Amino acid sequence: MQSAGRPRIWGILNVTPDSFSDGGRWMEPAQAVEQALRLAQEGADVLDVGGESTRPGAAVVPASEEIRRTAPVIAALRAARVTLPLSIDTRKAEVARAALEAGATIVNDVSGGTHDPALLPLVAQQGAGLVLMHMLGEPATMQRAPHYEDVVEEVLAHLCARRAAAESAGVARERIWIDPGIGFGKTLEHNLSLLQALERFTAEGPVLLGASRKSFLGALTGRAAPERLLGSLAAVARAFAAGVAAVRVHDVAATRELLDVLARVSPTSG
Ligand code: HH2
Repeated sequence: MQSAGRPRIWGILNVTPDSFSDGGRWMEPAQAVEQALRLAQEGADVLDVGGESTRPGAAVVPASEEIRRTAPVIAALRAARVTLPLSIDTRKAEVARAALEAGATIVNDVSGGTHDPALLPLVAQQGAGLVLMHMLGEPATMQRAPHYEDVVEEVLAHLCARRAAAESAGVARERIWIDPGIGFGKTLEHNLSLLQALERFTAEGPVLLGASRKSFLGALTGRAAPERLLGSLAAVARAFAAGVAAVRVHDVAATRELLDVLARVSPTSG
């Protein structure tokens, strides 16, 4: 899972009306496929398809609606001969099952397998890849005064426990990424502590980091979500230095260029 030279780039494809930075842009399957092909052409290694916004305060989406949004896009990508690994960004086993049947091979669960008890056994049974992300509480309420005694230790312990649960359900360790969940039940200081301590996470195993255009970048730079490219790239550079396996980003072309150069100029590159 750890790539030779640079982290793998997961391009974000939100088939949602309300995602915080690209909501509503790719709601029609044809538009979503076009955007996916663009991300692939720009250098994405994986496409992460999501049908439910998990931004702070987002409304819950029924499984049937999430399936209606995502499964046709995944099937259309396979029909269009897109061979990149496809990931389904969902907390629900039913949605994951439909996506895996349509051609996805990875399940990205922002609840770390805590939301739906059927999800981990499904991933195990299908031999899929799995992202276990840390989130404190639920999207609707997670930003209401999140509190930790020690955010790094607590997030790390939680992720190790969730990975153990996934392994007990039958998911092979080498198919699992852990993700500290930037912005999910965290204050600015919590997010910064996690980013400063990323090596603690990469020492544990393959890490996926999602910092693209997130609000901590707005807090640091004063910029609105669509204008956070430079901040997002700074976070990718930090992730690279810490040895993450994958970064989840909106801006694939710029991320690819940054990582291609970093991989060649860094002392550890071959
Ligand atoms: N962040 C978002 C959604 N899914 N998955 C992982 N593993 N890690 C993340 O950091 C992560 C994620 C939120 O970002 P986005 O998809 O751009 O927005 P929204 O949730 O509003 O659709």
